[in-house]
Amino acid sequence: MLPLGSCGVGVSDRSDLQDFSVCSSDSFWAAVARQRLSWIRPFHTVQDCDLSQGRIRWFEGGKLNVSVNCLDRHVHTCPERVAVIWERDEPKSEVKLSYRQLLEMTCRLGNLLRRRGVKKGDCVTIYMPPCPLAVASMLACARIGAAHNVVFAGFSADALAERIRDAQSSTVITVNQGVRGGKVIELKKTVDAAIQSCPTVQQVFVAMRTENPVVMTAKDVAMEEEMAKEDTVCEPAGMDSEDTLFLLYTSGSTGKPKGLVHTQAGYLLYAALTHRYVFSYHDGDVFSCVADIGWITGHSYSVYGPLANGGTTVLFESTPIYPDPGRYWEMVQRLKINQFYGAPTAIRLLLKYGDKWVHKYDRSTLKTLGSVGEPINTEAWEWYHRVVGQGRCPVVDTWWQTETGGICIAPRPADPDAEIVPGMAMRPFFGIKPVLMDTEGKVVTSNDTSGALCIAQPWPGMARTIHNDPQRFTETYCQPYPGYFFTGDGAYRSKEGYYQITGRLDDVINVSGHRIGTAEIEDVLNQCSAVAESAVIGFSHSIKGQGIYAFVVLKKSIDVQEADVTRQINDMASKKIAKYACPDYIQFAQRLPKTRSGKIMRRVLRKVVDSELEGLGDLSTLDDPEVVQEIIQGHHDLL
Ligand code: 6R9
Repeated sequence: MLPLGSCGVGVSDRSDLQDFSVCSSDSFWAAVARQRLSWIRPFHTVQDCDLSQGRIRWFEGGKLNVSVNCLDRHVHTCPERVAVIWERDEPKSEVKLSYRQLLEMTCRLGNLLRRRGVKKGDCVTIYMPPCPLAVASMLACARIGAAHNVVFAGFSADALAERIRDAQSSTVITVNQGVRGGKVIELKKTVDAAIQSCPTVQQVFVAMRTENPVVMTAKDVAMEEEMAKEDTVCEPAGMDSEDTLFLLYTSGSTGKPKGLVHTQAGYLLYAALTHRYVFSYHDGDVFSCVADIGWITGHSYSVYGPLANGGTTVLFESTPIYPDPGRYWEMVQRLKINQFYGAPTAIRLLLKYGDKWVHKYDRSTLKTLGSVGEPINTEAWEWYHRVVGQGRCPVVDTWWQTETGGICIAPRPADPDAEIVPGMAMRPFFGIKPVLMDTEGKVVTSNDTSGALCIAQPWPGMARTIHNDPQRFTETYCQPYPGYFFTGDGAYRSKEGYYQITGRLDDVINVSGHRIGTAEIEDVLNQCSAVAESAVIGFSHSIKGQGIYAFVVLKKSIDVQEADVTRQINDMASKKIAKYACPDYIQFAQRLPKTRSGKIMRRVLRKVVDSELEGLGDLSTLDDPEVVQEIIQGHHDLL
């Protein structure tokens, strides 16, 4: 039971508490914020929000330090408790750090950053794989009041540069090389290439993940060597609740990624509360979220949620199939993992390798299994539940987004009436009020219906704005349904009132749990010299969830081989974005179906690729209906 302390309202069970958290949201959040966070100065206003204006402010007047909440307070009570288990790429070589050690590491780094001129309000870009120094880097920023901008270490130099420029970072933190699936990845070299086009960057801290030396330039700082010279005590900055904690870039429906802004108190509180209640996390449990720290899932459930709760968190550096498809479960056995949180794409992949890789290892420590990032199909859900969890561990399908900061819809297995329907995200979390909208923009009140998923009232974990582009924030999230937060997803609400997420309503596709805008890929394709125009759509893919299907029209004036263009497109997509942005299929076409006003009719392309030729719909606005036959023929020829 959630002790509500000073709010003084008698709630007898979870459904009362759910109602209370939504109907008396201010009292609910004030009580949990007082109880769960350590404040330097108490807040005077619980919230000052107006979703229709895009104004979101929580716990104003309050001051706190996030790193103190994640480290110091646990060092006072249990300094030797393991904070982080670093599951390195090399199997059976895990490294454990206690809360005391992680605090020392964070303080040394905080002092180093300060000494090298990083100030409150600056934004430090972190380009590192999951490792203790990456966590310490995030927390060191929080300690001295700088914001961090973690960029997934699979992103290319161009993608990294774009994010560094937008964040205006003068400091970048990286490692000499990464190691993943037994392969060495030249991360420092990627940073070198990226900062060529980033005039703001003055210094690059380089930690040594491998023993191989890298070329160090005048801007580079040998991180561990310099940290060793620093003190292990670092005065924490007192931060306002609404100061920025971090930026995190994610894809939207235009070509330019958006830097979502999360702030201190509300984000931390929401990450901590969801971590504890969705996964039934108890003191002493070993929690493992295998997402990369470059994504919001890694931020909230590898770092901030578990550490705010004084938990033990596993940082996973490897892949699900290295050195073999038993990796996750061997790790579960060796580290005695209690909660395992992963992505459907990995589950679908492992399912194909068969049960024997799971059965080989003892999974009796497991209590809760989580899924995140994309819809989990029933087959994968059942396998996860029956084979991995031996039918005894609840599977929590958790729906949320970079924008929401933490889990918004998920089963809560500890509830007394905790029914869980396979493949459904089920119920809103405390304080969350989901609504479905119909095509006219009205709230759908009945059950057994679908609609656009919105959230009707603000919650502390939600993103505050888009860095450098507040207008885009309001336009994207607040204006489509005035007064509501629009998620961009569609959802179905069952007869019983349970939610199931059906997928994106905008031009964003989800490849192996990675969000990517079709416009981002088209931008890249259109930069290839032979390409006149292109249209990219997502299609259903048995492992990746969605795959990328590109229609490409070549310039008539240029004489090229399609195979050469294909190679060029793949090179460009990995160079400009990341490997996962390479199309699965490229269909060369003479022209694309367009309306008379020149808009590409993506709906038609989607139907052709999904083989739904009966449902092509109204083609009367097409400029030349014959194009459709050409596209259908081309699609047949390709498969
Ligand atoms: C946490 C995260 C967000 C988008 C979101 C939705 C999809 C996430 C899901 C899910 C169905 C789930 N998504 N969880 N769809 N069921 N349990 O993934 O954040 O990278 O920002 O992606 O992912 O489409 O809108 P992010």
